[in-house]
Parts: sequence; C-alpha cells; structure tokens
Amino acid sequence: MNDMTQANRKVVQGKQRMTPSEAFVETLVSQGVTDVFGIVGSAYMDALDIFPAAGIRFIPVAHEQGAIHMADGYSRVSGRHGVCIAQNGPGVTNFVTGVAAAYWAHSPVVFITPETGSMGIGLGGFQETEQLPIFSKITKFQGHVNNPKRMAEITARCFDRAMLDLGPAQLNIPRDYFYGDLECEIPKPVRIGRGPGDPAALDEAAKLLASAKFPVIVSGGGVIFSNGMKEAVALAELLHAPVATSYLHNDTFPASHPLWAGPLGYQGAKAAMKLISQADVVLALGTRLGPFGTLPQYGIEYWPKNAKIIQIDADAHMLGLVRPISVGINGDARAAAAALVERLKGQSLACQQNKAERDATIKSEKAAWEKELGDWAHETDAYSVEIAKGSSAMHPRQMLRALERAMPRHAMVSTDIGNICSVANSYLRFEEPRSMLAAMSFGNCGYAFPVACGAKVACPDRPAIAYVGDGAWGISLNEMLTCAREKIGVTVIVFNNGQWGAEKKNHVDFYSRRYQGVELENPSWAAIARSFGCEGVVVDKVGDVGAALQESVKRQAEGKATIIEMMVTKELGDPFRRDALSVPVRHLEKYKAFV
Ligand SMILES: Cc1ncc(C[n+]2csc(CCOP(=O)(O)OP(=O)(O)O)c2C)c(N)n1
Ligand SMILES: [Mg+2]
Repeated sequence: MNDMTQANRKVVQGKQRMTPSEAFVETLVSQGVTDVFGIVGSAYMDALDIFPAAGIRFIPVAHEQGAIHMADGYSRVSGRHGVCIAQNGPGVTNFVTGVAAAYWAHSPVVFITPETGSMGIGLGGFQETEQLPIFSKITKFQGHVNNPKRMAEITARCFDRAMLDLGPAQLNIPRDYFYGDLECEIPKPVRIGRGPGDPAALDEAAKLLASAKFPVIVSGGGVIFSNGMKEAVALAELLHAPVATSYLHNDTFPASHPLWAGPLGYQGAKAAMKLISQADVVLALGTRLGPFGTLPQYGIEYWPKNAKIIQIDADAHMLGLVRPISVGINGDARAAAAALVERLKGQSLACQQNKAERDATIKSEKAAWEKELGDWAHETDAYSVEIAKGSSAMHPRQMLRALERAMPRHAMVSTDIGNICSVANSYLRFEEPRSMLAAMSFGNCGYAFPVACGAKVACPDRPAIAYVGDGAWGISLNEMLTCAREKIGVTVIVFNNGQWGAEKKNHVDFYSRRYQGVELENPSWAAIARSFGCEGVVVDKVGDVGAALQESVKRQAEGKATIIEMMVTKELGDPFRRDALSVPVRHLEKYKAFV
C-alpha cells in the first residue's frame, strides 16, 4: 500500500459530522475492507464515488453471482471478510445462489443490498422486491438500516456478526439513506475469541482418548477457521493417531505427514475409511460430521458404529446433530486441541502401548490405497469401458494424477460440482490450510471459477486453479470478462467430456441409458477464451498436462488467465447420490416401458 492510501486508511476518530455514505465507507475502512466485488448501480453510487479515496478497490464483475462467489473465495483464503454489493432488485436477487453457497461454506461474507428508497417502498416501483425475506434462511445475520443515522452502527454489526457466526451477513440499505447529514463515531470492530470449551467436557474427552486403543482424528473446516493446523498436528502426534480429513476439507492436515490418512466421503481415500472403521475412539475436530462425509463409499460402511465419538465444533447446534456422540465440546478447534494436548501430555496413554502395531497398520493401509489409486487408470464399469473404447481422449483419472504431480506449491484449488471434479477428491493433497475451495454442501455447478478469481485477488502471490466440468463452465464462463478486464490471472481446467456427466451417470445406473438433456455440444472453449482476452489451450495427451498447468501458472504472474481445455473420455466414476435414487416404478400403461 502506498503512502497516499495508507493515509486514506486512517479511520476518522471521535464524533464527526459526515454523510451516511461517508459513515458507511469509513466503517468499511475500519473493518479492514480493501476490495469490494459488484456491478455498478445508481443505488449506491454516492458511496462508490468515494471508494478510491478510502483505499478500496471496486472490482466490477460480469454477473452478481460472480461477485458473491468471488467474495466467498476471497474470504476463504484470506480469513478476512469478503464483500460484494449490487443494485437493488435484480442485482440483489442475482446474489441468491452465491449467498446460499457461502452459507454452507461458512464464509464470512458481507453482501450489501441497497433497496428501493424508503419513500417508494410498497408502491411497486422500479427494481423493488422485499430483500430481507429472500435471504432469511441463508444468512447468519441481516442488518437493515432503518434510519440513516444508524448507518455506521449497523454496517459494523454486519461485519462483526459475519465473523462471529462464520457466515454471510446481509447489509440492507434503503437507497435514499446514503444521503443526508449526521454526527457519529465509527465503531471499532468487535472480535470475540472462542475458548476451548467446557473444562468438564474436555476432561471427559481426555479420559476417553487416554484409554483409546485405536484413536482416529477427523479434521474438519474448524481447523482452518481457527488457524489450528499446528495444534491438530501436535495432538495427532501425541496420540500417534491417523488423521482423516472431513469431506472436501483436504487442506486441514498436511498430506506429507506420516499420520495423514486422506479424505473421507465421496471419492475419498480408502485408507482413511479403513482406518476409521477400526477406531474405538474418534475425535471429530472442528467438523459438523455432515451427512455426505460419513456415507458409505466404494461399498465400504466405514463409520465405526461402536466407537466413542468426541465432537468439537464452534457451533453448539452441530454437536450430535448428524451422528450420535459420546462427548460434545462447544469450542474453537485450535484452542480445544491445545487444551487436550495439555491434559494428555505426560499421561500414560493406552495408544502408546500398541504404537508400533498401529503404525504398521497405518503404513500398510496407506500403501495399499496408493497402489490401488496408481493402478486405477480408468473406470472399469461396463458403460465406461464401452464408451471410452477407441477414444483418443484422456482417461480422467490419468489426467487428474498428472495435474496432482504438476501442482505448484502453495496452490489454491477450487473445485466445482460434477463427476470429474468429484473423482479429483482423491488426487487433491495439500500441505497448508486455506488451499482447497470446494463447492460445499450447497453444491451448485458454476462455483469454482469465480471462487478462484476471488481467491487470487486476496492472495495474488499464490497460484489459483479452478477445476470445472464443461457443463458448469457454461454457467460461469462469463467471468472471463472480469479476468481480462481486471487482470486476474487464474488457471481454469475445463474437463471437456461433452456431457453433464454426473447426471448422466444416474441415467446409466437407474434409467436404462435413456438420456435427457445431458449431451453437450461444445464450441472450442480455448478459442472462446482467447476471444475473451484470456489464453486458451487444448490438451489431449496426458504427457502434456503438467507442462500446460505450469505454463499457465507462469502467466498468472502477468495477470493473464488461462483456460486449459482437457479433452477427456465420457467415462464416469461412481455416482454421488446412489443413496437418494431408486429404480423407477411406473403404473400407467403409457409409461410402462420407462423402467
Ligand atoms: C446450478 C446447478 N444446476 C444443476 C445441478 C445438477 N448437477 C449436478 S452435477 C451436474 C453435472 C455436471 O456436469 P459437468 O459440469 O459437465 O461435469 P461432469 O459431471 O461432466 O464432470 C449437474 C447438472 C447443480 N448441482 N447445480
Ligand atoms: Mg461434463
């Protein structure tokens, strides 16, 4: 930051006369905001006008869904607020999907929703809709500026609550309330630390762990949010417990660590599943144990039904919600892990008696899975073998392995919803936290690319890479405009299999291959990328995958985005929702053939 902007980042002190726009912008500065994503609109133009003087960069996007996803990615890698703003009415409703996605990713985003002016609301004028009910179920907090004099107070509260409750906060402002005159003091940020949790529950957890013969840790998102990876490692080492990462939180434990067992859940690591199935005590550290993270995979029912489960989560409502637990601790993952280490240090632990034996089990399960994954060159079900036969395109698994091998250090990888993105789960390994940005439980196609853009804006020195299926790419590719205009250098890996593959898999497995709306007629994505002002590359040989990735990462430093179109076969990995589909039943004569 240069001297001029440093001076501009000084927040006015004490009670001062100002306009609501000034109060709003000064509060953003006080909350540390340096970047705001959005599309320009008359509703908030008076405030936008002074962003540069406050040292705030406004990043104009192609679609407001892109803005909220970028704010999400920004907050997930930086640990700071992600912020976006839109025009009242249609600009604001374009936020909906992204807010729901951020809600389930626990991202502290503040989305600012100017609304129809207070004197016109209810009259059905231009760009009017009730903006609070729309978001009521997908926000942690909704602040409504009901009087312009409360602009700073309510703006600050939204930022405080987004961080306190780890999720989106809406700041709703009648557009006429940006104008006027007021006297106020800019509130200081309120940041509340969470302790390790109830001492009695921690004692009980320590007792269970001390007597455990095969303890296993599941590390979840809470380890990231609390910056607790070091403490998680210390606890695992003390117990010599293998660590499975919770579904889509592969960046919560260093993959090179001997105790790392890999990810649980859909397309996860069999080693993690086999190890946890032997556990007598599971320590769920900073995870809500979401339903998809514990469902059977590869035909393995791995969740240990008779094990004692200790669950630690910052949100008390998550304790015991999905899985029955023996001990629930409402606390910060980092502080709780440290408190457990403190209690267990120097004690004689049952798990130390059989350390050598367990170590051999950990090593052999990991080696077996690594070998299986290495040999798993392509899918072997009848459909996949048939469809890939004679194809000159790459097998997705080989391409994913080549990407894994070429992955630069410190990379931030976002993943979309789709069959190949899901298969990627086994090949995504990280050494540091805040590196994996998967579309979490909301599961919307079109998530990964804008999220990678936001991550890159927050951490320009780290490589940003998005994994996107060709169907999901169609939803999100408009943000190439933003990359070109704003010089956001990211790499997008588009898996071109010419189909909405994940859904097609259901047609194959349940609907006798009666395909409906799953075939994609694609243009040349590489050519489209170039016409947008990005680089476009086509790769159809596994041997070229690594170099293409590395060259694209070099281009990131020049602010140039690269779209790498990976030509892959139409083969498909295991389906996601086998649990939720059933074989079709038809009673009416005209539909009888549709079984
Ligand atoms: C916004 C949205 N629309 C529809 C879906 C349903 N859906 C889930 S996966 C999928 C197919 C993804 O296809 P693609 O992006 O090409 O990846 P592939 O499965 O082929 O690897 C669809 C349509 C969704 N999750 N999100
Ligand atoms: Mg596809």
